[in-house]
Amino acid sequence: MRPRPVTRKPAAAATSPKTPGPKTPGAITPFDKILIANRGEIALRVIRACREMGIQSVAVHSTADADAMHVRMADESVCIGPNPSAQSYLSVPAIISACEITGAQAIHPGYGFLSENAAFVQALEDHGIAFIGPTAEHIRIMGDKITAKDTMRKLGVPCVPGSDGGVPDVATAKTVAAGIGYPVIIKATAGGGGRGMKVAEDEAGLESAFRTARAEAKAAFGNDEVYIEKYLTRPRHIEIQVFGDGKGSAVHLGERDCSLQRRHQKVLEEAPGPVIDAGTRARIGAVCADAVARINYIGAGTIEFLYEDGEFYFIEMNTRLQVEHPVTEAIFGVDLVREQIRVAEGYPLSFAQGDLVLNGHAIEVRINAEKLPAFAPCPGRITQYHAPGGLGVRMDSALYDGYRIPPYYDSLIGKLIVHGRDRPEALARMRRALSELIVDGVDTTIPLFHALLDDPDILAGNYSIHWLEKWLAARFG
Ligand code: MV4
Repeated sequence: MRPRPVTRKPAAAATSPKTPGPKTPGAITPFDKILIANRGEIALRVIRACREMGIQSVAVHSTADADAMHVRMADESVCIGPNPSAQSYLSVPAIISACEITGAQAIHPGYGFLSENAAFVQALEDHGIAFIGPTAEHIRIMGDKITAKDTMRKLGVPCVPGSDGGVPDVATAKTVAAGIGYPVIIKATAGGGGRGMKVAEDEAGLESAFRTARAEAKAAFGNDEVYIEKYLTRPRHIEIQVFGDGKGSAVHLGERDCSLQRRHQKVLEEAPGPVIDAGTRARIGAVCADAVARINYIGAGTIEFLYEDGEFYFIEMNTRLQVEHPVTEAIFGVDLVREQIRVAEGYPLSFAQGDLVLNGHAIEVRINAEKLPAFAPCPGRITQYHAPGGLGVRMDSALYDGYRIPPYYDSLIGKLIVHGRDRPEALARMRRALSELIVDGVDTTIPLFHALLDDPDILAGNYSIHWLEKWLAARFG
């Protein structure tokens, strides 16, 4: 059964349409209508924040998504193109047209799609449409990994030892690698998220790693600039949530441990990190908040680190709201999307560092429509959906009974987030919530979580970035 169509009165015709002119510094420009340039659970997440703030929401969708929940839940919707993302959710002219047709003053990009596209943000600036996120310039700086690292190092953020900027040729690569010691990793400056990286175990392997990394970078990004770092062999992935007001103030909201990944896709995230103590959190958090304050960063950001033997090493900064933001919301009791909208309107942050008190422990699992063991995408019709509930349970999903998962987009169909007074309580709550969750009709990653939440290493918080791939290889070959 499909949900009843939602009948809502159309957005009140704007008697005095807000025509955002050139931005006045320090001015507050409240939004009365926001367009969400995304789909799925994150579109619902933003629509929910808008409704609580009394802001009208506009959904955009492709042909395949005409019956999607974000379209039903928004106050208005606009079909922006055919199924391929390139012609719909990634189409800058289609999205700007939808904004102009509906009179939305701002766009929330969610994650993925256009969320870290500097040219898109630039185009919005040119059209007088507010972007709920950082400036095009901040996106550009952090999108180029060499510039990002150089910027962060100058701001006092600890980085992985490596080349000072780009490495132009094999001879330079050999000199740099000899200086830092093997193993080393060669990364594309235009890469990130695991794309365009090659490890060299010793000098014998360096030339081929360097040439391969360059060629792959050129093919994938049209930019063959690469840099070199010491390769850390068994780090954890710890990321710090930061939030800036764009006027020199910023806070941190602790860390998330996202080490459980497969092929650079996060599978389970938790906050706080099982091996990070309060003093360590305060220290690295202060460094990160200070860094983003000094660049006048606005909105939500994530500073990614590798963490090994008690030390943090910066790798990348993400200039968007992340998939796993709910674990941070749970332990700090804040609404990060509401805060993104408020700072984009020009308000100061609604909390100071001292107001942010970490409470308990939160865990998120990503429910993907995928068939194990290969994690092959598994689109199809949902014959039955039942979300878990109860104390400390949050299910962010756009599923409903009878929904057809289209084959065109990513396979994330839901996020189950639990919050407990401590880690053992959160783990028990996750097992309980998973036992209530029903997603029938397609294969999902749910069975993986039943198994993971019984594993002694997971229960002990004892895992690095390589743990999951080894565990999967041992179970499924
Ligand atoms: C590294 C590394 C080891 N040493 N850099 C992968 C994604 C990208 N964000 C950075 N990545 C890595 N960079 C150095 N100097 C290992 C990885 C890495 C990884 C990092 C985080 C989470 C999962 C990972 C899986 C494989 C490799």
